[in-house]
Amino acid sequence: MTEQIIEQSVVEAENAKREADLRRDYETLGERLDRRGIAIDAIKAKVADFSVAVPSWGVGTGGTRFAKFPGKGEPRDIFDKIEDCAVIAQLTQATRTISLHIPWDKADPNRLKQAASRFNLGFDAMNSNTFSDAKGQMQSYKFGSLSAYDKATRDQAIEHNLECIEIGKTIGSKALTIWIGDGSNFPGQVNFADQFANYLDSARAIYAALPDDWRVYTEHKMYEPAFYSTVVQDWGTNYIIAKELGDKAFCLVDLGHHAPNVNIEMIVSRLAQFGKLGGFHFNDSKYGDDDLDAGSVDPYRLFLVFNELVDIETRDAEFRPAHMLDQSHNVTDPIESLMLSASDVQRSYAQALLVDRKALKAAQVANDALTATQQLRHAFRTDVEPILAMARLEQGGAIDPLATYRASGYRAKVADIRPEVEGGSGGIV
Ligand SMILES: [Mn+2]
Repeated sequence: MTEQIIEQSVVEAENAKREADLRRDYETLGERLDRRGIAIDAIKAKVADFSVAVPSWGVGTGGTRFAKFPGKGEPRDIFDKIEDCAVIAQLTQATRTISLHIPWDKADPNRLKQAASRFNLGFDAMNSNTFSDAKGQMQSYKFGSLSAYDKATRDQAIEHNLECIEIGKTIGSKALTIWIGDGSNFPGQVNFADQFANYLDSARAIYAALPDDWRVYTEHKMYEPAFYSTVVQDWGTNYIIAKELGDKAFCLVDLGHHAPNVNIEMIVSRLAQFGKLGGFHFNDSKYGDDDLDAGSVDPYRLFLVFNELVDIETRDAEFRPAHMLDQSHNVTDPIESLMLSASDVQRSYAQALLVDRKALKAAQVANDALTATQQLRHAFRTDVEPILAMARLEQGGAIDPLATYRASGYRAKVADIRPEVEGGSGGIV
């Protein structure tokens, strides 16, 4: 029996206020989609099946390198974080897994497993951390980790990743995500080839320890914390890594890790076409790696990414990319942001499913640019909220997750038992 953190009576009372309207809206949308030859129930079933992982670090208030302003009732440890994730999963029914970050979430793996299974939650990819120094570690990552000139430092970084795999094996994870901050801040500071050779050697040692049914995802990022050069800076380098390592290695695309205006949907298509697209970190941005809520700035771009994903899905039924949110919540309640972001990712998926792919293809081969682009815009402009809400309702979630969460008073309740966290220092960027 799955434990529910938000009382079912609260969810039911909130749903009761909205259910009649939802049923009318769903029926009306169903009729409209029917005219386009689309069965609304089939779209709803796919949406209900869709899940995006919540990162454990996302439920705490984030920050910038200038400051962090924690909210009330911040999670004290990974077990509080699992409870916050359970709230998101209960109300949205769209987030069935948690992605852990080691060493931040280090705890007895059996306890971790038990804590998550209370809420029927699983664990997504394990995330290693060699971009900051953990207390008491022998070597510092100030001048790099997997690519450092110093062998003892590289060995320590490899060892840490192996530990992440071991923890992951116990809790039922099937993947390791590696992102490093290695690079340089000055022209001439490092030799690019040396650094990349060191990285590949280290990555091969980690890859060799991967269980057969695991995957390793490597994540590229253009810059920051290194500001002149970064070792794994773009999808090209990332593709080389995945090719060099082998069949269990895939590229992970974080939407915020590219230069402004880069055509990310095209990167998605390229990596998938050559079998190396592993998954996503969803967020949104305006200027750089802003880690804003998914779909909050440029929902059309998120839709275009999903348009590619659905296109791949139609050609390859086995295609199962890993979906995770990766955002920093600096001015909102993280649970609220994550619920809305999960819905927005789901929304883009639903809209992409509405694209008439036959008509799109016909327009493309006829060189009818306007008809082709209209196919996309038509799908994007369709308000699919009734589909998302109905999928939530039928699975025991909330028609309106935000209103239901606020009505539950969850944050005030946990604030009573979780002591206030001091602000001031930099947050997770
Ligand atoms: Mn990321």
